[in-house]
Amino acid sequence: PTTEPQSGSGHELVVVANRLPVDARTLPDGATEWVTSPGGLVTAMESVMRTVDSGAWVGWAGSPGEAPEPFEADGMHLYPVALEQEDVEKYYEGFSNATLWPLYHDVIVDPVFHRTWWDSYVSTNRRFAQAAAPVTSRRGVVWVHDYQLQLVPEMIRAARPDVRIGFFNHIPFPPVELFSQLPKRNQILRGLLGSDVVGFQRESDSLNFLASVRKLLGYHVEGHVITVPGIGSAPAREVVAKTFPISIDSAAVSALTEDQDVIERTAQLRRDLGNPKKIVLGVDRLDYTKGIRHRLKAWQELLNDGSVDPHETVMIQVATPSRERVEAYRQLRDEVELTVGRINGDFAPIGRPAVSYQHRSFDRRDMTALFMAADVVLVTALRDGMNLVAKEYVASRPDLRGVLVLSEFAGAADELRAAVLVNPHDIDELKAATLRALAMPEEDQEEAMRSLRRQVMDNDVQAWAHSFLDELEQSGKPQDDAPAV
Ligand code: ADQ
Repeated sequence: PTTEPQSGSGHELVVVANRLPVDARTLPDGATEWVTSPGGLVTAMESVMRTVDSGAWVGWAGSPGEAPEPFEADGMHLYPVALEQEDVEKYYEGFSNATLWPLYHDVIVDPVFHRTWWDSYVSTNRRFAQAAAPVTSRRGVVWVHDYQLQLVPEMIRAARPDVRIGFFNHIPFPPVELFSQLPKRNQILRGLLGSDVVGFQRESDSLNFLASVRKLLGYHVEGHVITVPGIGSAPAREVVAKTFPISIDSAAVSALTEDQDVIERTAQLRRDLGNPKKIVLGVDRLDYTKGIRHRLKAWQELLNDGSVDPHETVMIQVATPSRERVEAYRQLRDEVELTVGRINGDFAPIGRPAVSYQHRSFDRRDMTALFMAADVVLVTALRDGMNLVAKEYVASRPDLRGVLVLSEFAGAADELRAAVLVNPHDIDELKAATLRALAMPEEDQEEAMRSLRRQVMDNDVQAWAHSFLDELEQSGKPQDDAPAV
């Protein structure tokens, strides 16, 4: 059946992501209120949505069961997709977060695979595609996000050959040797190749994807262009796979540092910690890809060998609760909390922590205050698509003070060359880098921070979204005369 809308109806730009950009809040009278979630993608899209007549977002509203009716928020049309409890377990916690996530992050933990998870991944992806296809205007643009929805581009193309389709992968794309382990790998590649443009964080991710397409599907690849053979009498199509490093709303973060309330919170934070000489900060979702265990081990050894004095230096570790129903995440939380407890038991002065551990969310202002108070930020990811925390720290330091220690395995390392780059697997190197950062003279901090800021302030998330959509505009050749399938 054709899903094409009546001419003149539908949205010019439709974003498809696992989550809608809003969270439900229950009011005292039992009614539901929708609050925009302050994520980076929402900010990026706000700026793009302003340039189109009509923008929409298709995604899950966050709780299992029936989906709310479509509604409007902040000038965007939102189309909720229903996920039953079983989909949450199999599509989301299962195939997305226990199969794809570890496999795409260099198998830091073993990927788990069940065939019923795959079935749920296919049927759930179809539901997202079926929600997006009929609401996109003729020759409109659909922008699909992330690893949970890799089959959606092909499914939308089958229903709507007239639209341009882009896909952006927020996480790494693994080397072909690892990707080949994935059961159903060719279906995933074909799903992605329903797009006109497939975007990645780092050049190495684009190259890994191109190599997989060449090796596993045998398609012709030249530079960043893939030729996808047509089925039957259909003509071949070209798909571009390119690098678009994501960023943050740099100006907004930087502006917050001048807010009187944020400045006061920064001072209060230092006082609350007993005015230490130095503060070292880590901010991550509590995820095994972030290298929190490696960071704590290095910190524990530095305290143990006396290189760091806990009376003078405090570490704050913010660990946002994440995926708490997935086994590997439960284990990680236990290990991290055991280690923090041991470090504090062994080294903390009375009345003050050696590691201040915060397992909860903070608002943007508190986050900025943390970055402003931190003399050193440790980003020690074992594998990370980009890592926005690194960029947020840089944007929070217009005073040109502070040192960023950055894992070379985070996508941000390709751009933030003036950071202290480390291999977090090498605990000795991590310790040495942390000490170097703590002792860095102010002139050197300034020089590095100036260079980092040039990068982050000039390349913000708005520029990222526009450059992706520009590429899509140029490369997508909508098949005007193709009949709807
Ligand atoms: P994440 O893995 O979630 O994102 P990251 O890029 O660091 O990782 O973004 C996390 C965001 O959450 C940051 O904006 C950070 O400030 C915020 N945050 C973390 N802890 C918080 C807390 N306790 N309270 C409030 N806010 C908190 C995925 C990929 C990344 C990629 C992004 C964007 O894994 O590699 O950079 O998508 O593409």
